[in-house]
Amino acid sequence: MLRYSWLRLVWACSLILLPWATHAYKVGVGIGDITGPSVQVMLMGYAKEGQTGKGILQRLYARAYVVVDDQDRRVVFVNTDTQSMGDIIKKRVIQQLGDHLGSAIYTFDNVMLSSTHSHSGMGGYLQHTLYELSVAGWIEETVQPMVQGIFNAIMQAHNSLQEGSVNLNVGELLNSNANRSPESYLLNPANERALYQYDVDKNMTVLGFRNAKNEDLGLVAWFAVHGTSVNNTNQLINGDNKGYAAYTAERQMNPNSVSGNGPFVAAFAQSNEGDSSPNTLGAFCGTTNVRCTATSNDTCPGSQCIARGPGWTTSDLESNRMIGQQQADMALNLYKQGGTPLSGAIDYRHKVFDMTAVVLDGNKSLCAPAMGYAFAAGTTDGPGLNDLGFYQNMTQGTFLWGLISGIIRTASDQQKACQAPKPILLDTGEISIPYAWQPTIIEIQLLRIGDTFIASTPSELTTMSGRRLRNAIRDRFASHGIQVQDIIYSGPANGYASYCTTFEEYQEQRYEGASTPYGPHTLEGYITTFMELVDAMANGTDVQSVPLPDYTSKAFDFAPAYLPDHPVLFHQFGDVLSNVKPAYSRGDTASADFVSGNPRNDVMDMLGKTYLTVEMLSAQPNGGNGTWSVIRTDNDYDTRFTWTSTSSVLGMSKVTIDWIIGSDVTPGTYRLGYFGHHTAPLSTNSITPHQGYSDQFVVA
Ligand SMILES: *[C@@H]1O[C@H](CO)[C@@H](O)[C@H](O)[C@H]1NC(C)=O
Ligand SMILES: *[C@@H]1O[C@H](CO)[C@@H](O)[C@H](O)[C@H]1NC(C)=O
Ligand SMILES: *[C@@H]1O[C@H](CO)[C@@H](O)[C@H](O)[C@H]1NC(C)=O
Ligand SMILES: *[C@@H]1O[C@H](CO)[C@@H](O)[C@H](O)[C@H]1NC(C)=O
Ligand SMILES: *[C@@H]1O[C@H](CO)[C@@H](O)[C@H](O)[C@H]1NC(C)=O
Ligand SMILES: *[C@@H]1O[C@H](CO)[C@@H](O)[C@H](O)[C@H]1NC(C)=O
Ligand SMILES: CC(=O)N[C@H]1CO[C@H](CO)[C@@H](O)[C@@H]1O
Repeated sequence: MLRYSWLRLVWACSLILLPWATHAYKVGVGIGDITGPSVQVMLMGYAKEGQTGKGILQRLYARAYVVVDDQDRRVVFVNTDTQSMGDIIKKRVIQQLGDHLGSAIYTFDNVMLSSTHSHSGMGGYLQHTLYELSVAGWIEETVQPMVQGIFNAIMQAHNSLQEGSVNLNVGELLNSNANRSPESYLLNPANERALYQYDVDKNMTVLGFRNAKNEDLGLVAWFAVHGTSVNNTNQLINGDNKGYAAYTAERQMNPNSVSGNGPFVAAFAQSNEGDSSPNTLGAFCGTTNVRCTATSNDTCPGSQCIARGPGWTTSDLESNRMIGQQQADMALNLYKQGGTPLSGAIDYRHKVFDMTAVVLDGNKSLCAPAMGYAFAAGTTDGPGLNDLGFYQNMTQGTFLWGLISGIIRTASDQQKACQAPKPILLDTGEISIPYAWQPTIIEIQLLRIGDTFIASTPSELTTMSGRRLRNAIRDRFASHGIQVQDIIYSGPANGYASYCTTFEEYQEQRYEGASTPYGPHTLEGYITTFMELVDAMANGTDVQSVPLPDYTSKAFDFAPAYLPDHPVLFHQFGDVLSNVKPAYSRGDTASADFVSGNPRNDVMDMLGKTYLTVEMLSAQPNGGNGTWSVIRTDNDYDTRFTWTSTSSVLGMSKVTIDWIIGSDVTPGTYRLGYFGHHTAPLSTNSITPHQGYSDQFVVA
């Protein structure tokens, strides 16, 4: 009895003490819609002519996580469903946060904006000429909702700060990524490769967020795999495999919500994905079973060398679903297992610097940016100009393209020697018309939460580049006597600067090497600069930055202009043009067309909303008319919102709303809804909302 009461006392004390021991942080999570213009703007990533938006498969989001320590030091990690992040996007987000909260709380130093590297979001948010050329310009219609959505996500996280915990867990996820340039990886030293079982990183790292009552708040899961499951023929906006992973994880954790959005926020962030593809079956010539590597020695007569995802016999969207689901399942498992609670101080350092001016050991230097021939070849995830004679593994230029690239700019002898063995196709670093083609001023960042660190660059690091960077940071902290539990590499973040291979991989000049802008020592440039951040963090000193250039006042925008809307003749906006059938079976697609306005009218108004609904009729017990409840939005994977211009001269258009009726749909009575805006008859300055519904239909 005595022992029993003694135990009770210990138990009671631990209940009082435990919150202090395990909830040293305040944590907050938030989510914001960043879907911009879903039509008439080119998608960012594949640089494929004609890959212009036609509507929405899934919405794009920013997901924000704020962690504050007991000294009120804080870091913010934001994951965005984008191909990369824009340095100007970050500048504007920080500005807008400063306008609302004062400039001291959220700064360039403690806010990290990272990207999922989806290739199915709209372009127009990168300020350097090369990236603008790939999507027809700097497009404010894309930029403004992106800035607003990121701001909204951070504010929601900020306003929901509460006592809580952050847990770290790591696990191996197989069958979800494969190296798409294994020939380059094999050039890394054998003794280095022997340290690792795989030629891509299989670790998934999860930070799990809970409040002091141990209620679920959210998670961030890092896993290195390209956002190229959805291929370069797609024209509907979506977040690729990480967008799907977030959607399915949030639907599971927010069971009472429509389309997943709810209090639990799950982000699937990107890591050293430079050479890591989700197309795990490898590359083949077209639909044959002949394997290929996309070099000039190994072409596919009459077809392209294309990598296959696990669901390729069904569709690229099925591969996307599978790779996304695998990441979601793994992340939720790691989250539910718990892992190690983080504790200790929060810290952060960043540096905006001129990459080409970094001083390296020995007779080595970084180069002004340039892209090699294999850049134009594309990858086996999205082949480029193979029909024009561009292949991967090109260490020699060709006469014709030498002439053409020389018209744009002939590289200086010094630049050729510096970039060797890269044959220079685009000497981006030596052209400044209309302004810089690729960045030389870039940002790296290091966040600390206790003994766990998050490092970022604006580049796509290859597998081995990411490992070398993490090891270098770990070793440098060790030299200061600081033991590190984990270093997470997150990126591309805070800007975009193409790829970064190791020196050895660079010699092969496959796509990744050809797209490493600052020459063979690019990785060493990053590592050298990171050592400065580590030393400063260890010593408690500051890091000097240079100002970030902003070219947007001189920017060009070639996205097509659009006209005021007119309804299709003899109709009102929102009228049904083509109705649903009275009845469908599961497995069918219910479909209706509506008279619409241009979805570019209302990108800011539609943030966090939906252009479509699938609604279910619930019968009233007293025999009344019943009520409609929304069961799907334009964020659901089984709905499609597609816009078509029916007369570009008169500004007439229609939308098609599709619902693929899955096998798990409850039999009942449904209808499709459409919600949009139209302009006044002669001006695009003011917009008016409209809506329409299909007839009701039965799903048996
Ligand atoms: C994967 O995670 C394990 C456990 O944390 C760690 O020991 C290993 O070094 C990690 N592998 C890589 C390639 O980072
Ligand atoms: C070209 O392909 C042939 C046949 O596959 C192979 O034997 C040869 O090594 C390849 N040459 C190069 C330079 O890759
Ligand atoms: C892209 O995916 C679609 C649908 O799955 C398929 O028909 C098409 O062949 C694929 N194209 C490429 C270039 O992989
Ligand atoms: C140093 O590099 C330059 C070119 O970058 C080259 O011309 C020179 O020969 C090199 N010197 C030594 C000692 O390797
Ligand atoms: C940090 O301190 C070490 C000695 O502990 C010193 O060698 C180094 O120069 C310092 N670095 C910075 C950036 O202050
Ligand atoms: C019930 O539906 C009918 C037909 O759609 C409509 O005319 C009637 O006004 C509705 N009644 C109520 C109470 O909503
Ligand atoms: C696969 C392939 O073609 N590899 C070649 C790439 O280029 C280097 C250097 O020219 C050759 O040594 C490889 O055989």
